Amino acid sequence: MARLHYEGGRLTRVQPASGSPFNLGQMCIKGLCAPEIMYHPSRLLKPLKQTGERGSGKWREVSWDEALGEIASRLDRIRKESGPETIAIGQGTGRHHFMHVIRFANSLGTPNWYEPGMANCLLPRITVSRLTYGGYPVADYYGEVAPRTILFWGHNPVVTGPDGELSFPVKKALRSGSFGIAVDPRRSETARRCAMWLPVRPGTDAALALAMINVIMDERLYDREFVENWTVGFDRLKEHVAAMSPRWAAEITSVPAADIAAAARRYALEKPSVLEWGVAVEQSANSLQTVRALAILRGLTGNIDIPGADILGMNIIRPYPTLKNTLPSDSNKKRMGFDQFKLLAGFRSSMPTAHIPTLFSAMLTGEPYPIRALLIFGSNPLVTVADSHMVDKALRKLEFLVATDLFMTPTAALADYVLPAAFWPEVNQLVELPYVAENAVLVQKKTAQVGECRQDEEIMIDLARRLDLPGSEQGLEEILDYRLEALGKSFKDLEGGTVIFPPHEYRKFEKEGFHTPSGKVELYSRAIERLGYDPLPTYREPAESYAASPELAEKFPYVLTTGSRRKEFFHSEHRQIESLRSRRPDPIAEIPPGIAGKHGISDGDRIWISTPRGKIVMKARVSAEIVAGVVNIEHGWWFPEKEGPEFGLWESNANVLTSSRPPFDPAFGSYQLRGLLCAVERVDEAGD
Ligand SMILES: Nc1nc2c(c(=O)[nH]1)N[C@H]1C(S)=C(S)[C@@H](COP(=O)(O)OP(=O)(O)OC[C@H]3O[C@@H](n4cnc5c(=O)[nH]c(N)nc54)[C@H](O)[C@@H]3O)O[C@H]1N2
Ligand SMILES: Nc1nc2c(c(=O)[nH]1)N[C@H]1C(S)=C(S)[C@@H](COP(=O)(O)OP(=O)(O)OC[C@H]3O[C@@H](n4cnc5c(=O)[nH]c(N)nc54)[C@H](O)[C@@H]3O)O[C@H]1N2
Ligand SMILES: [Mo]
Repeated sequence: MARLHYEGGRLTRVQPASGSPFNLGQMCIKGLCAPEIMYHPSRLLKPLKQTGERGSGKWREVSWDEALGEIASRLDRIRKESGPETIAIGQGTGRHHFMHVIRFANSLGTPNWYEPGMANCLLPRITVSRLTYGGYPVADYYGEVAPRTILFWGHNPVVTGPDGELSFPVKKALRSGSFGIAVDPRRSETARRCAMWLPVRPGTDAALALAMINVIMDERLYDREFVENWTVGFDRLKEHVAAMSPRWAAEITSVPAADIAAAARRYALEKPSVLEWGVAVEQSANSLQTVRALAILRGLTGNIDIPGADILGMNIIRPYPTLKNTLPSDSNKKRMGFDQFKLLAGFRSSMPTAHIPTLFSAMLTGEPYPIRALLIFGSNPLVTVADSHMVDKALRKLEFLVATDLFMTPTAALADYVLPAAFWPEVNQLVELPYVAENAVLVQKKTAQVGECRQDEEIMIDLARRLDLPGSEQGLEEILDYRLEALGKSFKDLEGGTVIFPPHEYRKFEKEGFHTPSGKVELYSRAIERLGYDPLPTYREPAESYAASPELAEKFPYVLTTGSRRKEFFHSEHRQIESLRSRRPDPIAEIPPGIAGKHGISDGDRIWISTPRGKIVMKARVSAEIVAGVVNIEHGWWFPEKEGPEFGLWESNANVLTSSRPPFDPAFGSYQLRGLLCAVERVDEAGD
């Protein structure tokens, strides 16, 4: 929540709004830099058409009418010739237009929209929560009772926010006496503020969570009354985890058995407790079962929808009208990954979306059927999707590529058309905070116009009208009004900056039960069993590891984890923003002293990091606060200051090292981004 100052129509300063319960009068550094981003000299201001070969960097400015006219006619031809499913729609992480992309894809008749998070970000947490308790829980920092224990699991909200609003209440809770436990291979900014740190080997979180369940069962630390009245499957779960002792997990995870037991006792007994789970628990090929084991911790201890614990969402406004009924059932079945990844792409998914590796492989090979065109709204898949070399080949194979963005990126540089997107002060939207639980809603109104930039939703609405798609008569304001109808308000009536935040209603389950088939918390999930997946959580060793692939481990002896966020950047963004980049000019790899010593690496040296997929260069930071044998690298790096179309894409991009091949998580199709094998070498040793 921000206050925007304008002088002569130009945004000059952004300040945190006072009086908001979410940011507590503070603001993240990227928000404060908004004017610099908004008026940056390299910001895209007009639609561009590539006039040479794609990737040639020869552009001509065109009018919106010319650009959207040609895009509409190309899409029209493709959908008539080979079916709308051969057109894919891509988008980036949860921005204002997130739900509108789904609406646009549904009305166009294509099941193939994607977002580079989804299988690897948030969808497993949302879906598993719905299957386990019938809703998505978020921490209750805003009520009268403060959490006594906060268990941060693969999550660093002091830096990451997600997405912006959480870091301040978390810091406040830890300052005011909540007991923090952090499960993280590094002593992260959050872990440093915690009383306990469990340094876990990347990719082994499920084993740790199962051992905590084992302790809770063994020592009878569960909430007896809650378990009896409000859960199903307790006995089966108890039997299932009987052998999964802290000693068993200590071998796998490298966390001492006594610490595992101590963390379980704290979380279960020092209630109310919050489980702050982060994206790290989903970025593995065992995401379903890892997230399930964690979800069960809340259920067993009754830390659900009570004051100061994790609370279930209230759905204050209507869901975004995504027109999902306009997509015929047959088209749904054509979604990439539909048969295989049932909780991602199938009918039981809470937000059916295409499986990215399957989709990009279809662009490349034409199997199971060709993908001819891709429209991207705010994503940079060459940098953010696994296996950048494969993504590059796939994008170049497309017949037609359109990218909408604030800046020219390595992905946009390959497009036929690049469209200039509006930045957040230039859009109208209803922001749901916390994003998925919808317990609070912020009204944001457009206060500026830069160049000819347009809000993504408006671009899609214009295209939908040109293609005469169902629902295209409805404009953005009508959609926002429809969502607000339940409150008896219209978007026009509400002032920008308004926060709708009704008091939370706790223990809704006592009135209406949990919204699961049994009406209770499903420790044992029949719904998951019916889909052909394990109804009780299990541990699976990462495919690349000492135990699972010892030969590979000889050549690539270290454990690689990627992507822990930095304050200054949002994924692949902001590398051209001077105030932010000057604070972090180089891509950093954190390594422990053991690895540094073995390879003669000193702090600040440039090092090669390699996997069977490729190698990249980063600057070493030697840190004693990271698990022995683990290399932690930043993701999202490219160099806007270098020459296009590549902009130094192949130098330090973490996803050159990651894989888009199986194994995938059987239900979500998630791929391993945390817990791979790698080798490390000083750059001069390699003769460069
Ligand atoms: N190795 C590795 N890879 C990862 C991750 C990891 O941890 N490790 N994390 C993954 C996760 S969780 C996610 S969510 C994805 C994120 O992946 P992406 O969403 O692809 O990442 P961004 O860099 O945020 O790309 C956003 C692009 O959108 C542009 N943009 C910003 N605002 C707008 C807007 O309003 N409209 C439009 N049209 N464009 C806009 C930006 O300039 C930028 O080029 O990355 C994933 N990739
Ligand atoms: N500044 C900034 N904020 C962001 C973003 C950004 O790019 N920049 N991205 C946004 C998005 S889309 C997302 S998804 C969220 C993600 O935000 P978080 O969920 O907080 O995720 P990360 O910071 O990626 O990682 C959290 C922690 O996981 C640890 N970790 C690495 N591997 C493992 C592992 O195998 N197990 C465990 N237990 N921990 C591991 C890392 O060391 C890190 O401290 O952040 C959002 N907020
Ligand atoms: Mo994400």
